[in-house]
Amino acid sequence: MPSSAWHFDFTPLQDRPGLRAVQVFALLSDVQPQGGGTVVLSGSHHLVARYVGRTKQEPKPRLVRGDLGTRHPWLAELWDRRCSEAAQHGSRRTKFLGVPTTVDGVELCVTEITGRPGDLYVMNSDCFHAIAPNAHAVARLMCTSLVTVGRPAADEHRPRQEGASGPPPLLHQSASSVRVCPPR
Ligand SMILES: O=C(O)CCC(=O)C(=O)O
Repeated sequence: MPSSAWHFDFTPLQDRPGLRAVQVFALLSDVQPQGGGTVVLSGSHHLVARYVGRTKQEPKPRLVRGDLGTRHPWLAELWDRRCSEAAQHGSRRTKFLGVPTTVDGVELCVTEITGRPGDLYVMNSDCFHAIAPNAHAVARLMCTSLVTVGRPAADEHRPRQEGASGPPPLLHQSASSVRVCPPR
């Protein structure tokens, strides 16, 4: 169970409430349990929303993680950078994987992305997640992409392209990347 790699993919705040982006994971190879599938802290996007409500700050992953870690011991233990990931991998996996807990009234559970080539997972992009070690002899292949609802922040103040007509696009897809988790 990773400890240092937990993050979410930053999406700037927008001037309207609601979902800002989803992250899509498409499996390109068979991914068995412990086969390097990304681990996701489901429910954690609610804690990110609370952070924004409380601090009125952009949710920069490192800052959110630090803030939540100082408030909630369970989270501090999950992303404890001082622990020895390799030595404690098994015990941390037993402790965290698939074991729901409630933090600040929000139900959280660490889940592992497994499945067959072509399986898709879609999640709120504010969900914490991390690359996990691959205990098998085959590489894990996955494609991931961020789909932003509305115009990407970088474009907001830019004039629209000459000749563009109709309303601005509702969705914007960032460049996809293929992620390999090498075999052990
Ligand atoms: O390769 C992985 O399992 C994690 C990928 C990831 O963290 C990301 O795309 O944001």
